[in-house]
Amino acid sequence: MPIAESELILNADGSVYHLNLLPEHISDTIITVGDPERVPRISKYFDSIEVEIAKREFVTHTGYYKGKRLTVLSTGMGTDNVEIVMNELDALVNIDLVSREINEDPISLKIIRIGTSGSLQESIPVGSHLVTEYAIGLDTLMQFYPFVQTGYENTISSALQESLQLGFQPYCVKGSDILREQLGKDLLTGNTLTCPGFYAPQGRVLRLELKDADLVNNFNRFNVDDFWLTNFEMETAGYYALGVLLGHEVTSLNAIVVNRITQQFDPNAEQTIESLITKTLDRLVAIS
Ligand code: R1P
Ligand code: URA
Repeated sequence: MPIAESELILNADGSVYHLNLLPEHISDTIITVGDPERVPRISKYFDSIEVEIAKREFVTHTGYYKGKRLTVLSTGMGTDNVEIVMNELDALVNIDLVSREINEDPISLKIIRIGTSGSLQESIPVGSHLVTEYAIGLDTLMQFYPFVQTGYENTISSALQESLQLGFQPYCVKGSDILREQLGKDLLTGNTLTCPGFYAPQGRVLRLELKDADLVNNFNRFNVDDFWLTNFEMETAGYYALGVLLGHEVTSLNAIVVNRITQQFDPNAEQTIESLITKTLDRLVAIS
């Protein structure tokens, strides 16, 4: 059965609705970033750029870096945007956009998030780079997908639900082991909390009080055996969960630009991001 026009919306040129892309516009290896301005910061290292397309916060550059074809794409902030990006990237490779039929042999993309993040542990300093092993989503995205948590992941997310006294179970999901090993070699390895906001959901107080005044300390102290939360941001759990559901390899690389325990902001944040970008590009060239 073809997928109806109302469900898979295409633009007049046949491109997917929000990303504005056709299948030939993307590589099978995709770097994603939140900030649209980070896209040219990455593609400036390319030998050549063959595709530059922008719509809303979704800016895409595809080109070659040391002979390897790469796409870099911005998502904006939050797992709601990640949901659009993951579904439309998947449609580009796994749905025939003309017949609207699902392809028989699914293609698996490699998706690498390069993002900024806040540390939740004194031992994870500003200026460091961290690869996410497990991500935990405090957002409600997985309430709408057939995402089932069992075993270790279920234990962690149930314990966090109880510890924070949440009215719903967060979702805990592991990223790609292979990408973490290939790209995260000498990086810190950690467990990333994905929050549905930057201020109260990350314990920041401006004019509004928090419901839980001790939220950051509760994140900092939460543990199950040797599982600790190391950092937080706003996208990784959405990527990891949809990566598992759709069959794509995903990893998240974090530039730690703030430490919420020592209350420091990285004076060299731009350099911390830049060095994560160059390190990642060189490592991507080395993998098949
Ligand atoms: C908040 O400032 C934004 O920065 C982090 C958060 O996840 C959120 O999107 O990621 P990016 O640096 O990729 O935008
Ligand atoms: N991004 C976030 O979401 N939180 C931080 O503290 C830093 C970057």
